Amino acid sequence: MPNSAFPYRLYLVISEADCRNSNYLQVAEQAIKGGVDIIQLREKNLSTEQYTAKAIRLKEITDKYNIPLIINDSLETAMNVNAFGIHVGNNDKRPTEIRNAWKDCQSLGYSIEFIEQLQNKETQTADCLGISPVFNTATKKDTIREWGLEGITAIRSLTSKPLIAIGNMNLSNAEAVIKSGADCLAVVSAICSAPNPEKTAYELKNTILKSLQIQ
Ligand code: TZP
Ligand code: MG
Repeated sequence: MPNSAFPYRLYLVISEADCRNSNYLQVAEQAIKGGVDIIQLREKNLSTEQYTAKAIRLKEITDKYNIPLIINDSLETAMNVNAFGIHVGNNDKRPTEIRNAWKDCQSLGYSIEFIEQLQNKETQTADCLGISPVFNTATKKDTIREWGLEGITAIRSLTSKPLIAIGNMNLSNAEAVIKSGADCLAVVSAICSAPNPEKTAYELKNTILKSLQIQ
């Protein structure tokens, strides 16, 4: 069932490098116009100052459209820009530490790579969970396994937290992913590499909403 605690259905995860030939700020704005509900800035190997500078530029756009901005990995950057929230994985600062340090965090996302994580206190502390990855993807190669549709169903049966499916999400698998129990699709390349990010976002969003209706 759709999760009312998490009203976001299409989640854009963006970095400058993943946008290759396009300007990432323009991609973000076009994607919002197409229907993206929430955006995560996911930069690697930047100093906090550089990450913060990029986040400030992106936040001007997300604020203009009243879209929540999530920062990947860096608590300092997230707090510096007064982001809506943060997303972390198993090699980052732990959700329990983040909760203690950042009282204003409105969305704390945590990546699930092992089924055992569903029992731990880090997962309990998180507001939403990333299913990471649903399918293997060239965008992130240091993954442990792919969950597949069966993995989404298994995780869904163990938690009522909002589930964000990530990893090679696109128009051809969106319906199956939602029907397997995900609340939201997170995409990098489907939108960042699209010839027309607005149109692709629109089509993805429509597919997700239709799939939720007939769930
Ligand atoms: N975490 C798990 S897979 C992934 C991340 C950040 C990358 C998803 O990229 P794409 O291009 O949408 O497959
Ligand atoms: Mg991380």
